Amino acid sequence: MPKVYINGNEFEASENDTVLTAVQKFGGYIPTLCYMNLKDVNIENKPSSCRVCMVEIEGRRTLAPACTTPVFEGIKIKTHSRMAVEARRTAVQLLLSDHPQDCLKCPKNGDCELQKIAAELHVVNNPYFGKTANYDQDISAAIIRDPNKCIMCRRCETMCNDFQTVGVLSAIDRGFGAVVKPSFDLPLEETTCTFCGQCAAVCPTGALVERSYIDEVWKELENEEKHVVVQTAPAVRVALAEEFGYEPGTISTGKMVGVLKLMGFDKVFDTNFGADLTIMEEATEFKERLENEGFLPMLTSCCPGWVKFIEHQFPNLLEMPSSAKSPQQMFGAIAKSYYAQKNNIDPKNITVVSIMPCLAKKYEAAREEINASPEYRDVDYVLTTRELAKMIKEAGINFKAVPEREYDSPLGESTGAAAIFGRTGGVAEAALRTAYEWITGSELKAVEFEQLHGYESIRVAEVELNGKKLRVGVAYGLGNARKLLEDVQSGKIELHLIEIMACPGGCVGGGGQPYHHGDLNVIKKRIDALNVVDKSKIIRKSHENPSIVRLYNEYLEKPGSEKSHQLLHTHYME
Ligand code: HC0
Ligand code: SF4
Repeated sequence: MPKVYINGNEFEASENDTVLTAVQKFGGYIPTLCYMNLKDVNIENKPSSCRVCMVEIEGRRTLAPACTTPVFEGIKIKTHSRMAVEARRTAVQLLLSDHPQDCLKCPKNGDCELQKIAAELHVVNNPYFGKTANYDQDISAAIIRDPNKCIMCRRCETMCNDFQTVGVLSAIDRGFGAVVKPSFDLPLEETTCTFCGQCAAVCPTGALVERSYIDEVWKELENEEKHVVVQTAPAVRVALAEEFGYEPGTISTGKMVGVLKLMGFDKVFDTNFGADLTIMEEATEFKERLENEGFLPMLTSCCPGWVKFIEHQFPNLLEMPSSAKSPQQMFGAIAKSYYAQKNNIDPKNITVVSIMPCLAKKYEAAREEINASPEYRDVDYVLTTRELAKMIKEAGINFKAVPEREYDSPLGESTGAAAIFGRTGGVAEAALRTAYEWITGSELKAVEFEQLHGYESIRVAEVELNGKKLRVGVAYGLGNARKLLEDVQSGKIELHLIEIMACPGGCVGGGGQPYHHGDLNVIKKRIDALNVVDKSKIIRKSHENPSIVRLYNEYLEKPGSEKSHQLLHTHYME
């Protein structure tokens, strides 16, 4: 164990420490921009390119980057010598020398790490200010890419290439003109991008951000001809409060509903209702495939990033995913049919807004073939958790003071099974809670499938149904999904059901959630919170949701019916 001296104070570090990790361990702070270490998912980015972590090490002639300099016995580190701080300031000034000076108009204003570090280092002038880059923006349904704001930290590239194995982003051109872009400068929509948003989740600046629909939604809310309903995804309720200073994992369901009502939505409903509905359709399909020698394994199909990934990367496996639409889309289709009819509202006058932890949900809602009607979309606008927080702040609503309210009926009723959709393993577990009872004909007393809990990124569990052993695979991160599917394809592993989510920990780690700044403990706390929501529910199996039972009795007849297929199922594109 090497002894290290940090600003004259002796500490014991570990062999693997760098100067940065040793200083952090002992309560110190060194700014970083390019550095990123997502330990739980084995992702590390340290190109050492930004140079804002420079420190002085006694006996060395030059400053050293803290992120890549290993500690050694007796190392004497000065974290804030004048020379180190001046070097950092210069590094930031150089990064800003060709950076657009439009911070007040930037979507990342207030969340930008470059802006934050410039303020910490008192960058009040810039002797290096020169010519600003002048690249075109790339605007898709989900993501806005502004290469002018790229600082070549390469974090997005690491997420896209190493974690997701999609490989859309990389540095192109050389020298001062080097910038991270898709190859051939293609717009993201013309690439194999899955719109998972993990690049945007880690981008320190405004180079990669969500496409915002805030203004459009405010306009709908002011339009008296429109009946505007909102649905909230499972993972939003355990993350939104972070934007208002609460601890990660704070459950704010009631407050969130109260806020949405104050914002002017006509009805506040729940995507969790859609999740219970998805289980009805997915479990039916699973049972049929199992009993009639259908195509196995069956893949869950509610993560749109994952759906786009399999369409591009495994076009020969498109029989695997369930044809059931995602809860977001099922909710929209039901809002504009059953709900519209029941309340005598013309579906063309209903606007469905979703609050999602995800950027790919914006893309999913814009997919043409997913809609139940050719005349209107299932879901009109998708906002992220972060966008909702911005709207709440813009409206001047005091989140802390808002009283808790209940979801509206009937599309606001949901079970514990729906709550866990937002965490890795949850969709598979929810499906099994229902499939178990339907297949065995007996009551599932111990509702939780512990084998499907956990934080690891690839898991395989065995579950017994009627004496038959079912093998269930769970993966998050598209790189892990790729590994699992390759093992299935090669016959190395045999599975009956697979759940894939594109983001770390499932939707709780979605690209539209409050920024976790590389701390995956934040995501674990959100996972634990969803398990608490599940446990707090009296009804924890989707098929026991009384509003869902009523929906089938009054409108859809039964799961898998013709009407269900017309409204709730989709197909995939090669
Ligand atoms: Fe998810 Fe979903 S669980 S994908 O992660 O299935 O975004 O939270 O809303 O649709 O329910 C996201 C979260 C959802 C959907 C649900 C599923
Ligand atoms: Fe890659 Fe996902 Fe970003 Fe697309 S959205 S560029 S797939 S990280």
